[in-house]
Amino acid sequence: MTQQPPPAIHDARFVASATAVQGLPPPIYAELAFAGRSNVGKSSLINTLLGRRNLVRTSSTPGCTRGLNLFRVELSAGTFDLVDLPGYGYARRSKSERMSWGPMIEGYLQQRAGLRCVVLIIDVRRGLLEEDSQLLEFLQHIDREALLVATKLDKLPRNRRKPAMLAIERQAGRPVMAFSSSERLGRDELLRALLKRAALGAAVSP
Ligand SMILES: Nc1nc2c(ncn2[C@@H]2O[C@H](COP(=O)(O)OP(=O)(O)OP(=O)(O)O)[C@@H](O)[C@H]2O)c(=O)[nH]1
Ligand SMILES: [Mg+2]
Repeated sequence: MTQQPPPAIHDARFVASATAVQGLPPPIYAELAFAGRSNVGKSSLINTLLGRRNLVRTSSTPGCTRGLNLFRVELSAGTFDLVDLPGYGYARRSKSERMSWGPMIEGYLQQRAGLRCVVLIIDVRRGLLEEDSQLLEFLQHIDREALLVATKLDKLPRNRRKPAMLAIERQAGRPVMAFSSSERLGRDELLRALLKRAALGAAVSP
C-alpha cells in the first residue's frame, strides 16, 4: 500500500542563531532538534527534509555549524521549529571551542522547553560510535525522546543497504530510519514521524 505524501511545507526560514540556549527566541512552537557527529550530514538532512536547497549552510569541512540554529517551518496544519545543533567529535578545533560544545548542546537539551524529540543522525557506513551512544544514554537519562536516523545510504551499493540497516538496528537495539540527502531517500517517512512528535500528526494521513 502506498502512503499519501506528507503535507506540503508552505514556508521554512532561518529565525535565529545562538551560542547558548538562553539566546534563543522564546519557545512558542513545538521544537525538534538534530544532533550527531560533525560532518555526518545534519544540515543537509534538514535541507532535504524541508525541500530547500540552501536554507541551512553545509560543507565538506567538518565543524560547519557552530551555534544553535533555529528554523521555523509552516504547514497548513500549523508551525514548528527545527534546531540544527553543532556536530560533536571533531578533534581539529581549538580546545576552548571543543570544550564549549558539550555545555552548549547539553544545556539546550536539558533546558529547552518545547523540545519534543531529538533526531540523532549517524552515518550508515559507521553505525553508532562512542559519542552517539553516550548522547543516546544522556537523552534517556533526561527523559527526552530520541529518533535514530542513519544517513548517506547512497554511499552504499543498493544490495548492501538493508544488511547495513539491520546491523545498526541490532547494535542500537531499537528501530533506525534510513535516509539519504542525495537521493531524497526516507524524506517523507522522516517528515511524517516528526510531524507526529510536533503534535501536528493530524496533518499526517493515517
Ligand atoms: N553522498 C552524500 N553526501 C552527503 C549526505 N548528507 C551530507 N552529505 C555531505 O556531507 C558533508 C557534510 O554535510 P553537512 O550537512 O554539512 O554535515 P553536518 O553534520 O551539518 O556537519 P557540521 O555542521 O560540521 O556538524 C557535505 O559535503 C555534504 O554534501 C548524503 O546523504 N549523501
Ligand atoms: Mg551542520
